[in-house]
Amino acid sequence: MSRVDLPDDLPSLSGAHPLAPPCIEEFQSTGHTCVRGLASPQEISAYRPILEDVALCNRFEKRALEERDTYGRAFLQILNLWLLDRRAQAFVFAQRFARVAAELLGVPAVRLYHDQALFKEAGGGYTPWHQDQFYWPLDTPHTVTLWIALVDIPKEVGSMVFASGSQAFGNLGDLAIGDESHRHFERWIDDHGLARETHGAMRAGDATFHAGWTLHSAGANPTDQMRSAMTVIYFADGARLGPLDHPSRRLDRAFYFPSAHPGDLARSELTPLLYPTDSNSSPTLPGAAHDYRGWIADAFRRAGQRG
Ligand SMILES: O=C(O)CCC(=O)C(=O)O
Repeated sequence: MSRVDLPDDLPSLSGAHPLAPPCIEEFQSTGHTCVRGLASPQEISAYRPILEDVALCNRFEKRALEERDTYGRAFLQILNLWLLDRRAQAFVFAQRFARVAAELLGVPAVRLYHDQALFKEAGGGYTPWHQDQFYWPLDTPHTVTLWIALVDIPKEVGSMVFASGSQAFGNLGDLAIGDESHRHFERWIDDHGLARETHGAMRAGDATFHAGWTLHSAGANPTDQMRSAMTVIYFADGARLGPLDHPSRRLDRAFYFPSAHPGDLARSELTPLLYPTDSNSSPTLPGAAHDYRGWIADAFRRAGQRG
């Protein structure tokens, strides 16, 4: 790993954002919560152009919306901006965000799993119901996704919709995000009498957090503005690798834990400790940061899938 200096012209995002106890209770009982003003408008204005630029310059998806399937129309998805740009890394590694994640999970320390830019383009489609953790070979319920708005999001676009309490059911079946998962989980939610809840419109800097097993979806974007959001996924330090019993979980293992086996600690230079950290240590960049496309292609090759 090589060491990098923190950019000094950007806000540090290290100040704490104290959580009200009802917020923690809501997360633990429903599997989701909303933290308004997690980042200030000034902080978002400093980072948004960088995050959008890094994401859009590195997108793989080049097809027009109408040539894509339902999943492809839901959003542009760009993985691990932290490997691509040290200013994006400063956002993803924010102590403030990671500390909230640890507090919601009720654990002393969290690691980064990955980050993703999720941009719902103007005219983009709905996000089908799915569970994130289906993709992850992590043997712990202590995982959480931060989803933070980089722009004001009006109510006709809205933020995510959650099936409250669904996280308590764990893995609901190996259904990848798409038309089938949407149809299946619509019925499942009705059959189980769970409430569909949303935190609605958002200001830039507002955020939701949802657990890895929480079922969620999102509406389409009927406006002519891109809905840019950034996600950071955290898991409890000390978690172990779970079974590699699905191609998606084998792929993620090839990305993040190439030399680990089920039962080993889920720990690698690609999943650094984000909270707590030693304030004297500089962030470091793993080899994948020097050959991002090669790293992705290599993971697909090792997992035996098409890149
Ligand atoms: O941004 C969206 O529309 C969906 C986001 C999502 O599925 C997630 O953050 O896990």
